[in-house]
Amino acid sequence: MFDRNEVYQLARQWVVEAGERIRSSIDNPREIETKSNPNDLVTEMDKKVEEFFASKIRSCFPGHRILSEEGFGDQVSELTGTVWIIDPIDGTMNFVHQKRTFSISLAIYHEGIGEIGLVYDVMADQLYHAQRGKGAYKNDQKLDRLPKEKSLNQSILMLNTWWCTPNHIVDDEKVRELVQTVRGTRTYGSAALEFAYLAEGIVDCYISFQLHPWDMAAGVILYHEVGGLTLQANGQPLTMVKQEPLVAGHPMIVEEIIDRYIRLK
Ligand code: 2AM
Ligand code: CA
Repeated sequence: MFDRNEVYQLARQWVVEAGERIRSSIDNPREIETKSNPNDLVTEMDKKVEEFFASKIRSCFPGHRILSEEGFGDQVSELTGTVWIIDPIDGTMNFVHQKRTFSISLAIYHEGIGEIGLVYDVMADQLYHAQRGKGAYKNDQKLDRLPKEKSLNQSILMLNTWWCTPNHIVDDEKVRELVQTVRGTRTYGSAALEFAYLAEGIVDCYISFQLHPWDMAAGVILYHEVGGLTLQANGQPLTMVKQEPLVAGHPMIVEEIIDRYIRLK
């Protein structure tokens, strides 16, 4: 049986505890390694925090599976049963260089449905949290549903395209047109926080072409709770089990972005 409230309470407690540990050691010297490329960073803290979550989950919920970034999880290729999708530090480059604007992202999916989403802005001590059907919150404040209408030329767009350009998965000229159409652009460096900002309504749309499930899973739940739409860049729903190009935003503008500016085959 899946007792959502029990799982939520424990998950929330663990996220806050992990965040406190990161915050209190933020100025300690870091051991930094690189992964897929010289700019893809991982520290001992990413690993320690993921190990902390994995050991808590395995002792309290031995039947649950874990899909996570740093190797303490399971091989997960479909979302049957209960799956915890975890990024111990989302925005590791910010963690290392800026010591702010990174997050813990933790989502719980049950039989393929996103039930719980937690995105913790560790240094700001702001917890974005949602349970499906109960709205999204920033600490104790319930976030408003998105406004009824939104046009692209009144929107702030978040985008992370720097790693896709060499692969030519999008038409650079089209992205340029999109950037010229919107009111402004932003890049924050933590996909999970970028979803939290969408849910908060302070930005309106987001494109990012190589996100992993652990970067998106919690944020998508938050964003759906306020009426946001998330799709793959080919217009299909996200599967949340593999790396996927993402377009998220107000429902009035997502399809326009996909159709006019970036539809991928
Ligand atoms: P990370 O910090 O957990 O690696 C930065 O814009 C966002 O993209 C972060 O959520 C970051 O997650 C992710 N990211 C960083 N490097 C990446 C890469 N090489 N491929 C895909 N996503 C990446
Ligand atoms: Ca990470």
